[in-house]
Amino acid sequence: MTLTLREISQHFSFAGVAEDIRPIGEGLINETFLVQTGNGSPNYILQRKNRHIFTDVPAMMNNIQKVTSHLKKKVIENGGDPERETLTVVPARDGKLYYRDEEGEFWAACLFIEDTVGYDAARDPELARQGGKGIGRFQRLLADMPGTLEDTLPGFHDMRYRFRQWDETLAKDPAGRKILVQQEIAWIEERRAEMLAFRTKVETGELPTRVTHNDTKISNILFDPSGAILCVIDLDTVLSSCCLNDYGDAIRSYANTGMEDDKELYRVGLNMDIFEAYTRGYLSETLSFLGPAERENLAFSARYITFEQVLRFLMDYIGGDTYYKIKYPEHNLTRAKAQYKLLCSMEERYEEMCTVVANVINEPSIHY
Ligand code: GN1
Ligand code: MG
Repeated sequence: MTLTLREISQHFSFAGVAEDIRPIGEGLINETFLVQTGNGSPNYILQRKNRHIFTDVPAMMNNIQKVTSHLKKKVIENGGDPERETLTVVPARDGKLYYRDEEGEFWAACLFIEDTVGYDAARDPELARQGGKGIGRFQRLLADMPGTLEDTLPGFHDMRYRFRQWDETLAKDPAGRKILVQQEIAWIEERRAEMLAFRTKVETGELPTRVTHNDTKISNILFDPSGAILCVIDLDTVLSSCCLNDYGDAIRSYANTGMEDDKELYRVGLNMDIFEAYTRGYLSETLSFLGPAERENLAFSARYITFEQVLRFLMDYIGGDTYYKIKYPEHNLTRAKAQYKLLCSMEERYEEMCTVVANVINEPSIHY
């Protein structure tokens, strides 16, 4: 018997009674709901985690708990509000950080943070600068987190792993679509060597690993109504990885003049003002710990992560749309094409990007 959302919510230590439960958010992986209670009790976010993608939800929730506990300590030390400036996991009634229903689905919950503003595009440089500060601060506050995180998504931003998946998918061609995307496949193959060369720098330790977010699109940050950064959300992908993945993924999201899945390719491209503003915000929080190799590879990381997204969307299209939620049959192909347009725009403007990064690093006011 399938439990209703109301019944699922009763398994969590919520204060108050769930009066209304409705879908919220645009995530491509999990199912997310807002649980509203009455009588002044807090509201909650309830999520069904995608267990095919997150194959070890208990380990994932342990990672999230470790990260949020450390952040809370730091926020309190800085005189902030630990229930607004970081997520608060709400455990199940049995004390576990998740509830597993009779069908084997995993559910988790956190406090809903009231009075916040979210965006799915950054048209305004000040917003981008705030977002950069948000992820930069997130990384800085976690730089001294004790213990380690479990690798709950092996190979997540590892291009060698992604190419293994890619080669297997192409060899199987399970949906018979390879023939339809010969030109798009060439986009990937032409860049294989340069992308693996970047990955090698992580494998050799030239680029270190740190506690990172790994999904830094703009919709994963909550702002307060005044426009200041409040809280980094969607912590499912917190991992130990190269911190440039967070920077690069944010540029892919913030500095795109179009949408991630824009059908109108003329709209898609790199917005240099947003790029610069995000870079300034990010570096204002991170220059105290970023090493020389990290500084030198910032601009390239935006190409790396955008390329990875072209590969992942195209691979999911070729593989028969098994990973990302889609809204129409060619959605993954549309996404791959839009991300490819963004990648080309970054490649054309790469020297300019490198100059912007170098200039920001040399601004005296950035070194606080
Ligand atoms: C997925 O579900 P969502 O929107 O938080 C994906 C990210 C992609 C993103 C593209 C675990 O994130 O890696 O960058 O879609 N998350 C996972 O929008 O694969
Ligand atoms: Mg996510």
